[in-house]
Amino acid sequence: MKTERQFLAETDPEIYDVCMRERRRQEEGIELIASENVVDPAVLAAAGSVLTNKYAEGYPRARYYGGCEVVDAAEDLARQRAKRLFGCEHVNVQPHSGSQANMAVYLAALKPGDTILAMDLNHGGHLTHGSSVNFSGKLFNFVHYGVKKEDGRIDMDDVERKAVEHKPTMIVCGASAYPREIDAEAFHKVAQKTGALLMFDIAHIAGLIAAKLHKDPVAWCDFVTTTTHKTLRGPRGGMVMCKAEHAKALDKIVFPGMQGGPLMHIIAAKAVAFKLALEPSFKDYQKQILANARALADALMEYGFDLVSKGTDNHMMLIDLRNKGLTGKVMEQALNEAGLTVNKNAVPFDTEKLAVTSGIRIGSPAVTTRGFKEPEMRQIAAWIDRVAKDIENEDLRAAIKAEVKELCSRFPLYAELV
Ligand code: DSN
Repeated sequence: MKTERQFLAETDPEIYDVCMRERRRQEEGIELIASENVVDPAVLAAAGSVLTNKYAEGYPRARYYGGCEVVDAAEDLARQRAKRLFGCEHVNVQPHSGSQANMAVYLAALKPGDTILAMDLNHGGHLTHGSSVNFSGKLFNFVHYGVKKEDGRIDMDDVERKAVEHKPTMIVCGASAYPREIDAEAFHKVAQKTGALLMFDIAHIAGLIAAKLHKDPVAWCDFVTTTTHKTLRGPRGGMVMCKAEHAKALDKIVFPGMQGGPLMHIIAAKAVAFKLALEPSFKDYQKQILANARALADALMEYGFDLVSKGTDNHMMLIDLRNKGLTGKVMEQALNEAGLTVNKNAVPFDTEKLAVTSGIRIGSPAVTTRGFKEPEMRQIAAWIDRVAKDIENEDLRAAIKAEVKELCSRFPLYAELV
């Protein structure tokens, strides 16, 4: 008898090597990308299971293939658990990603050419919130709101003004790079006033919402979309929740409208992640994500870093590096060499190109999963400060990388996994 891993090592040593090197990279480095996390081994097992073999176009008990009675149980469990977790009226767990989840909502509720009001990508929105290079911007008429220059917070007056002026069919809230809590009720009021549908893309903050640490937006929204792999700590994938009145249109657009066979192994892994998120310990974990983000933000500000909105309410922060004379591109590369993984990110009113940017985005979910607490977050801030102060110093980066590796060895990932 052999494990799946042994089969991989024998059949394809090159890909086996990639898997092992990536596992080592994750083990030995500090993962600060706000949208990443480290899944539970049980999630990994479901995602790597024989459910990948099954075609199951359709929905439980209404499939276009025989032999779906077993995988139906996985989708039923994923749906039931998602509904308990978020208290939504209806859920579709089949979207392959967050982009597909957003696409499903737009195509279910709107006609091409309709107007959508959403957050500007340059102010923290997402590609699928109407970027001109994305399907969303090509198919729909997007109008964008942003944040205020003085405090980096969403400008609700701007939202209302643009909603009144442009009469969008849909308003989208939610962001990929916004460190403050988003007030779904305030968006709901504007949507009600102007007769728009409301969609909240909670991809980044789904775990915080599931743990009730951010205000519950589900009641205020027609649609709520999310990925399952960020703060929620599930497999890479997407999901859409909606009011019952939109259920039929949503399901019809996900399949057969957009996707073919659902990824049943990933749906099973989503079900596992939702089970874990329903446990009381998940709330403690999410509280620590918040505490760690706050500790890191406070320490960075003490080192003179300029944080957009001067702090964070969630799992992430955006550093505007202009006062340090650095770009996001340079800092991302330097931190990577020091064993700290972040992503360059535009800051509001950025004048650099998106391939360069003036900022970096930092998040706490993955390090919280491996057990880091406030002292480790302060240590990370100190390393970031040392790298920024001496940006040309390659020896310093190598020395920090060794320190990072030593710290990580005390917080192993997948320690119990062969
Ligand atoms: N690309 C994701 C992020 O990093 O925020 C959003 O889809």
